[in-house]
Amino acid sequence: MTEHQMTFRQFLLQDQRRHGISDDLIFLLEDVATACRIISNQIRSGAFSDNLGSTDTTNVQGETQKQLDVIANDEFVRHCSNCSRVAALVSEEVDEVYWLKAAPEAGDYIVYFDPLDGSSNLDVNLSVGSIFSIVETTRALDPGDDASVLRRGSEQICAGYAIYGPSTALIVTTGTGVNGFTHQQGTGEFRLTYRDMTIPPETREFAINASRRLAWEAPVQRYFDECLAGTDGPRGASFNMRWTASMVADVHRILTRGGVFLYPVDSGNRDQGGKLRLMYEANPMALIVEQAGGAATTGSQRIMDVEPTSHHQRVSVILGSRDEVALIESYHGSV
Ligand code: AHM
Ligand code: MG
Repeated sequence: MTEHQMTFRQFLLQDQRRHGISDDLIFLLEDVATACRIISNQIRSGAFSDNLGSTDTTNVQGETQKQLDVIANDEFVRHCSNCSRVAALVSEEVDEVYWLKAAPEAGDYIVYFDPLDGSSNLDVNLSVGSIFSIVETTRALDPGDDASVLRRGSEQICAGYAIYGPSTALIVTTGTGVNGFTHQQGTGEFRLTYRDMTIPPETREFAINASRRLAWEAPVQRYFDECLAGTDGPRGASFNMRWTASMVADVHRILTRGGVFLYPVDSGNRDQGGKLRLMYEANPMALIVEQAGGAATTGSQRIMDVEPTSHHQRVSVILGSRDEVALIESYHGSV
């Protein structure tokens, strides 16, 4: 077997030899991969198993849940609960924190996840994904004290996402670079197909939902206008725009060929602090993007330095190619 065909388990064992990741983290990541494999299968068979529709329920964000949102959440909970070191789970789909241990100790894990991100894309058969983040506790926790899961993104020891697109792929960082694994039909293995993913520092491609243009703050408006001004404008270049309404798909494109992604705070979402969730969307993507050589900011602060005040907190997100993110950040400082 050549190295590019390495299975996820072989890669994790190599990561353990090189960087000392723990047995328990390996077991947990294998369980996350299993959950993602099952979710992928459920999505692909959705039209036949009648699970593509909405439920009668809304989640804590007030959004109508898809049946697959609920199925995906159940798979994450079931598989992440296997690991004896997991103390608590925080899911986009569930209001309260799941406490799994009666006496969480230092060295236990908290797992944050968005089990099915971009689920409005299911109706139109476009890419969706799952996002996860793992923090290792540094002290004993009081189960039931939900404030004790409020950890900054810089405390993450691992983050990743699965993308359910033309193929299913799992992208993971344990803090020493970013690697991606494609699910191989037939063997059922995730195999290493994207080694040492890096984001070029410069780009001529950006992703934003331009229908919100009238609500944007001045720095974002300025950036957008300058990109659209083309070769005669201040950037002196033509820019391309993409928006898939699935953060996982947009971030995956940026990891593959560069670009910037913006879901900024604007006048329509300012009361909530933004649209995307800090702990299970922005923080894990920020760790992945930084580990790939990119940058992730709110516009005025590094995302992973944001001090969380609630486990479903929302935040402004600008991430991707380092130089482009720095430029947008400089506009926030000067406008
Ligand atoms: P979700 O977690 O409810 O699916 O929402 C998050 C998604 C992101 O994947 C995507 O970037 C964004 O919402 C799209 O929002 P919009 O529909 O405003 O373009
Ligand atoms: Mg989401």
